[in-house]
Amino acid sequence: MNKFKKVLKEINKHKNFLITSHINPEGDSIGSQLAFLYLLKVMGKNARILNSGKPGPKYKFLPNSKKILTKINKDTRYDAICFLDCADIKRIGGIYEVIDLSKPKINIDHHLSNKRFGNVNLIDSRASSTAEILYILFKEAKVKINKETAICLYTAILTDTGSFNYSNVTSFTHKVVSHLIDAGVDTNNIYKKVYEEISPSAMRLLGSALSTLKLSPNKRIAWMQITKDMLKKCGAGLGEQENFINFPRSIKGVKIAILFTEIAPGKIKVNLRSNDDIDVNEIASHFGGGGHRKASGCTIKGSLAEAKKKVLSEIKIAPFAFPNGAYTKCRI
Ligand SMILES: [Mn+2]
Repeated sequence: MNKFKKVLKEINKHKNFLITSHINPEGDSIGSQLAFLYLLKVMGKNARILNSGKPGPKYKFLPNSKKILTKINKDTRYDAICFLDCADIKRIGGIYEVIDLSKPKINIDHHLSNKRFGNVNLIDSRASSTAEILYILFKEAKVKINKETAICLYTAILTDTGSFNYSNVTSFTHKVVSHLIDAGVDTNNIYKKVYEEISPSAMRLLGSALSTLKLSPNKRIAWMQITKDMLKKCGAGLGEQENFINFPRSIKGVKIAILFTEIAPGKIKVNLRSNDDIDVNEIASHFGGGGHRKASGCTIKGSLAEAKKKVLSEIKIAPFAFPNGAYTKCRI
């Protein structure tokens, strides 16, 4: 039995479901959860989406985004939990303490670092996004993708591929997208909603973050930082910096880009991106994080200066992350 059929078999065993994803949800996690909610509904199931936080304002245009709950009643019944785009069970955030994790778990994801914590695991790290995996699941389940679901899946793929620019894009990704457009997706409208409705505060924060840009002497590593103070001065909230890391990443010759964000006093979020063959998933894993080969992240306890020192030293001494001698060229 293939992995998709195993997931459908597990779904058919139960009636009531909880759907969840990682904290600070972005396009793929929100779009995939909403698409999965529709799939379960068509399959005759009861399902609710429960997340540790509400989606960011720019994803409010997604059909049914209001159905994402951050609280449920204690007596809410669920026989199984579906995890989408969530590499580690602990990544679900605060609801980890609230939900009954002894229930059967269905784990659908494309992160290389996925811990395979489900009773059923449908993991494909070559897929551009969790949404791309769900597209195949819809086909296996013989469920027609309606326009609303096509919008959710398309937005998920658009954001996880950096508008079809990252190396995770395959001809299959484009085939999926072609079908989604045929199902009625207005690509121009979605692009505007996701990328061209930047708030003035986020734009100010970008300017402020760019002014902190630093490069290693050989210009292979570029990093920027965002402090609590900068957020306050710009009137910006956490989450508005989602795409900022693409600026240092796009500097000519840069192999690794890093964004350090002070999310709480003594707590630093680190986003890593790589060009070429450098595996930043290995670097993030060293600090208890993870993600993909070319896009990963972790959270480090300590000051900004300490986090920077730790991550930059790890990059310096991480030969595993630099195959074929690229390590020597990348030394800071
Ligand atoms: Mn994803």
